[in-house]
Amino acid sequence: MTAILYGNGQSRSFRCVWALNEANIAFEYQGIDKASLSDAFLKVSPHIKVPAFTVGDLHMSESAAIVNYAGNVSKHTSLIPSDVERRAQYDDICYFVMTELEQPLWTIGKHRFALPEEYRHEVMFDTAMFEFDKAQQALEFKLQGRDFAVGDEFSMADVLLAHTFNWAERFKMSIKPNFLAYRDRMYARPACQQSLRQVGA
Ligand SMILES: N[C@@H](CCC(=O)N[C@@H](CS)C(=O)NCC(=O)O)C(=O)O
Repeated sequence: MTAILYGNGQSRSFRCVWALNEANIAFEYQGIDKASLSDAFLKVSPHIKVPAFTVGDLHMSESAAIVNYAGNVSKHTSLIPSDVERRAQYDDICYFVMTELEQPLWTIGKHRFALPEEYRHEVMFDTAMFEFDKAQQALEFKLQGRDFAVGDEFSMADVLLAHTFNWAERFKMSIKPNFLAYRDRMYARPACQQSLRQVGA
């Protein structure tokens, strides 16, 4: 059974490439070209978005769910904490990244390039920057100066968090220096570097 991840560069699919590599899961990476979409991809992602992941009868198209799947099937048990309190902290950070930190970035992305032109409104940008800054302040409180998203070791929450800060830098957002240093440390991990090469970044 070959696992396939459909993706595009450093978009949200990169989180999944990185997570699968951290988890040591063998998979085939297929870069998506919107001009020539395969039937196999459309079957997994009828809404034509990446990431999309398939293994056997399992089809997934939510980046955080794919990241968690990789953590759950990995032999490295520390990638998703099992202790109830640690797991609660882990979920807290993961949901925060997906609903608070990422949201203003996607608002900017949608209004810069993803929406049909008639639905793009530049007036959204200031609000998104304000919201991103507020989310950074909340994160400062959540992390309490820790080196990792949860506890004192690397977990899949770090994949989501570091990737989102990398996305923010690519969008030229104003990022607190400690969060940029955190992103740099996480991106120096061998699995992340391998993933960058794999997607051709
Ligand atoms: N909630 C989904 C969002 C997926 C998504 O919007 N992916 C973007 C790339 S980062 C995409 O494929 N956009 C194409 C489009 O909006 O047309 C996830 O986290 O995986």
